[in-house]
Amino acid sequence: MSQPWWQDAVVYQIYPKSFNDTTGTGTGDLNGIIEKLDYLKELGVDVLWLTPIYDSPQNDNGYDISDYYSIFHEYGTMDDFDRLLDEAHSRGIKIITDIVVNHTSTEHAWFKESKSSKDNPYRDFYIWKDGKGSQEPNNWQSKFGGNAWQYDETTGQYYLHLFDVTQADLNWENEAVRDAVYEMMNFWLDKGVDGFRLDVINLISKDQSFPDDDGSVPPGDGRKFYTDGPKVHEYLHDMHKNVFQGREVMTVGEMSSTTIDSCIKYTRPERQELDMTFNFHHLKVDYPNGEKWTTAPFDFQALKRILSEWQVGMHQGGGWNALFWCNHDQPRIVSRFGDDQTYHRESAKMLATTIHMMKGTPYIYQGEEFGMTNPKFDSIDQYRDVESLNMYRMKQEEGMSESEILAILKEKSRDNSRTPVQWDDTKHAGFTDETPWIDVASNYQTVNAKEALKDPDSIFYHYQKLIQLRKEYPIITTGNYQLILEDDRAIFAYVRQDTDEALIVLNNFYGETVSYDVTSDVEIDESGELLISNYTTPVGDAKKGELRPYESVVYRVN
Ligand code: TEU
Repeated sequence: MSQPWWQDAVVYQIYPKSFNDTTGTGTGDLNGIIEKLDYLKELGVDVLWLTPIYDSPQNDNGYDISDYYSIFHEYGTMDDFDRLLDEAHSRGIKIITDIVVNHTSTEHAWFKESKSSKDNPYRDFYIWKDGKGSQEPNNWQSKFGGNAWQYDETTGQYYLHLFDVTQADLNWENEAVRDAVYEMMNFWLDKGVDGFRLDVINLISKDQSFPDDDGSVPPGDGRKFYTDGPKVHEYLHDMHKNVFQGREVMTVGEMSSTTIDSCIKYTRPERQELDMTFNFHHLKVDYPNGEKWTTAPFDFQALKRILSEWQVGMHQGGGWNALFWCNHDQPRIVSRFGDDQTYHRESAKMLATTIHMMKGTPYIYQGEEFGMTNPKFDSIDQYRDVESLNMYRMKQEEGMSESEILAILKEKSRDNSRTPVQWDDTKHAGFTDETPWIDVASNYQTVNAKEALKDPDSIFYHYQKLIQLRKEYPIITTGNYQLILEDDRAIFAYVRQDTDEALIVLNNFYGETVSYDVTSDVEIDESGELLISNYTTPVGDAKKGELRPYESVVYRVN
C-alpha cells in the first residue's frame, strides 16, 4: 500500500476569530483567511485546520455549535466558505474542518426540542437523568469547573455537560444521533473539505451505569467512566464506514487524557477508525501533581520521556501521531518551554526543530511560525475565555489572592494563544481597523509576520525550511525514533534511523552552553552533513561538540 498523503503533510491551525479581520468588526473572518493564503503558501503548509466556523452563541468560541450547517455570521457566509475552499484548493492547500460532536450548544434546535418534554422525539439526543434526591445524578466534574450535571426545571431532570453548562453532551447510544452526525459530516465532505479534526472524540461513549467516582484513581472527577469509553472504538469504526471509507480524506482525533494503547487502536489503519491523534501528556509537564492552575517550571526529563514513549509506542503499534506544541487551548510554546526575551529567536527555532524532526504529522498554530508569545495580561478584564473566567471566580471563592490568580492565568490561560495574529507593526497589529475582541500582545511592533518575512534569518524561514526538509528527506516521515543522551540535563537528543541513513537531532533547552558526545549511544564514523541549525556555524559535528544557549542542530549521516 502506498503511503497516505497526510503522512508527510504539515498542517496549519487557524483560529478564525483571531486570524484576520476584513470587515472591521474586531473579529476575524473567512475573507481574512483568503487574504492570507499566499502567505500560507509561502510558508509551505499543505493543510489548514479551521477551528469551528459554524453558527454558535460563542460561549466557548464556537465549540458550542447551534447549527452544523451554517456559518457564524461574523465569519461570513457559506458562499465565503465555498470561495475559501476553492481559493485554497487552487493553491494546492487542503482544508479540514472541526467536528464537535461530543456536545452541542444548548441553543441547538435538537437541545431545545429535547428539553421541551420527556416524550419529545429528540429527548434521547442528550443525556438526561433524575437527581439523587436533591443531589446531582453523580459526582462527575465539568472540565470547566463545578458539577457536570445541570438541573432543568422544564422536566425536572438533569442533563450532562462535560464542558460548559451551555455545551450539552450528545447521547451516542442513540442511533439517531449517530446517523445525524454522519449525515452532517458527509455534507461537508461532499462540499469538498479534505477531512476533519474531531473535538474530544474519545469522550463520546459514557459508562451507562453513570457511577459516582470514588476518587480511588485521581483526579476522581469521573473521567475514567467516559475517557476512551466502552463503545468508542465501535462508534469510530462505524463513522469510518459511513463517512470516511472510499474518500481520500484525513482525520485527526483530539484525545483527552488518553493512553498509547488506545491511540494505537484509534489509528492503526486496518482497524478503520481515524488517521492520527492528538494527546496532551507532553503538555502536562508543568502541571505538578496533575494540577494545571499553578505556576511551576516544566519537568524537562518528563518531557523527553513522554514524547519518546509516544514516538516509540505509536510506531511499534502501527499508529500515527499528530505532533504539536501549540493550539488554541495551550499557552505559547516560546513563553512556556523557551525564552521569549533574550533567546526568543533561538529558542523558538529550537522548539520547532525538536517537534518537526519527529515521526508523525506536524501542526503549526497561527503565529507560532514567527514566534508569537503569551500576551502577559495584567488585568482580569483582558481575559475572555470561559475556562479562565470560571477559574478566576472559583479560586477567588477558595480565598486565593487576586495577584496570585493573575500570575497563574498569565502562564496558563487559554487566552495566551488566542490574541490576534500580529501581521505588522501598525495599530492593532494589522489584524483589524477597529477594537479587537481581545487585546493584541504589546510586542507586536517587533514580533510580527511582516518583519519576519523581511529577515532571511527569521523564525518564519526556519519553519519554512523544516517543512521543505520533510518533503526532501523521507526519513523524517518514515525513520525509527530513538532517544539518546537520555539523562542529559539540558539536551533533548534523538536519532531517526532508516536502513541506510540516520539523522542526529540535538536540541539545547536551556540558556547555557553545554557539550555533547553521542558516540557511546550511536555508532557514527563521520562528521555528518548539517541539515538545519539556529546558529550560523556549529561548534562540533554529528559526534561531539558544544551547543550554545538554545542551540539546535540536525545532522545527516550514512
Ligand atoms: O478541548 C478539549 C480539552 O479537553 C482541552 O484541551 C481543554 O481546553 C482543557 O482541558 C481545558 O483545561 C476541546 C477544544 O479544543 C476546546 O477549545 C473546547 O473548549 C473543548 O474541547 C470543548 O469543546
